[in-house]
Amino acid sequence: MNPFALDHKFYDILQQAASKVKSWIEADEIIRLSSHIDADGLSAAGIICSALSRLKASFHLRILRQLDPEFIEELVKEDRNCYIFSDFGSGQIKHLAKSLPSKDIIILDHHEPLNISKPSNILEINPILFGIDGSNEVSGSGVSFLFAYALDPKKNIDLLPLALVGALGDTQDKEKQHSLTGLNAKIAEFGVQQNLLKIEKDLYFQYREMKPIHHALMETTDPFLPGLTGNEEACVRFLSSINIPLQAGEKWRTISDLSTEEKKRLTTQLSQLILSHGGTSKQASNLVSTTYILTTETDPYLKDAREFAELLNACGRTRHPGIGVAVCMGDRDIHYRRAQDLLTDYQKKINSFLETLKHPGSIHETDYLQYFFGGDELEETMIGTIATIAVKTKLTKKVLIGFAKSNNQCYKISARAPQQFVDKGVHLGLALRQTIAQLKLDPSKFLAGGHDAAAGTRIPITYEKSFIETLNKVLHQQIIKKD
Ligand SMILES: [Mn+2]
Repeated sequence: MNPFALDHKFYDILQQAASKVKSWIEADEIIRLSSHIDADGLSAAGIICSALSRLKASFHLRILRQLDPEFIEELVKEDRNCYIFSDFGSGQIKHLAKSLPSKDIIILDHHEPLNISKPSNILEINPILFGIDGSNEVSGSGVSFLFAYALDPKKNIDLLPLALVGALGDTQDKEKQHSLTGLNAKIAEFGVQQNLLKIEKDLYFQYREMKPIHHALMETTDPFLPGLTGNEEACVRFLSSINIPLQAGEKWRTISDLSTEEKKRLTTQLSQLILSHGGTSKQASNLVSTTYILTTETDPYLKDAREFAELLNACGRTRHPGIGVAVCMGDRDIHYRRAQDLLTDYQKKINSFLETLKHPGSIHETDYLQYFFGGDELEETMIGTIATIAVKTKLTKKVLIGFAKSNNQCYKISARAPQQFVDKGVHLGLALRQTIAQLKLDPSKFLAGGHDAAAGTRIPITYEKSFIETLNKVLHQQIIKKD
């Protein structure tokens, strides 16, 4: 039974984890599960909790923003025997080995593993150890699904769609026309065979099922639609100019209500729009996307795996991860309605904050960067999303830095660079690390990291001015070096 064509070592270790957990349950152990707070981590938690419940296991779940030393110390105090970590753990394996030396631990992760000899009490299940690309080919929820499938293939096959919800939440759909690849694609194919999924090519829009067409257009930032993104009136005019009615009787039509012919017309017009504004043919072809439809899902808002992931993201970012896990475990009642409210609130908050950024004086400026403050009302978990949208919608023209108060002592910082700055030599991950070093801040406390176009860190609140000055200099150096 290896429908995902796993390498035998990978297959064996999953079986090993499954027997281990069964022996825990037989011994009446209380299993301590910890998972990450993003859509992938919540899907992973939902999968594992469902699988454990079906085996009548006793378990306890905590969802965390990061698996930090403080939390690991809490675990030490609780003094349980059996632990599962999903969507994190590989990077913290040293700390886990040191703090929980005699405990039974299973890690289900897809982040870069540490290159150390593994302690014997830890079973680390990470696809990267078996030659699979963990950032593009499988996610934390994918690994967790494979584990659940090893526990009971018959009963747990219905959890397969959540593996893809998590992968899409982690934006692993980077292949042509936004499709999944590698192990993710194998999981999806098997899902189709089992009548759990349908894979369709369709117009790439968020909120395909959820919002009126003109709203879906207006809120589309990827691809950026010149003249339409962020402009409701223009979207209404554009749609009527190409004869696409907004309403059917009283009801607003959504993207998924459009006929094939209407979709074709919309795609052609939009790709012309993108090309005529200097967009590339790849950007235009990315208007079409591969949609993963959950065929067994009865609720229309959850049928599209991407929208499911968006709902989970909102639960995590509004700090109600438990609601998201309940939805993954099948709740379509109280928790589900609450999750929808959280999504609405989350989107409203983001849109209204983006509006305030348009007011003069709300974005400050130096030679190479612009920056803004989240104020008291913006959760630190939203600052990255805001910065991403602000850059994509061309609200800013330089490197953009968002400050959110993490607590009374700390700022969380999200940095985003427009493509032309990356082309000029800017690498934000390196720039932030260098800035933290030049400010002589302890890099283990004020960890900086990320990619060329997106990165983040924390700084003490009193360092605000010196941080901006130093980062501006570092960016200047990166740019002249390239010249
Ligand atoms: Mn993940």
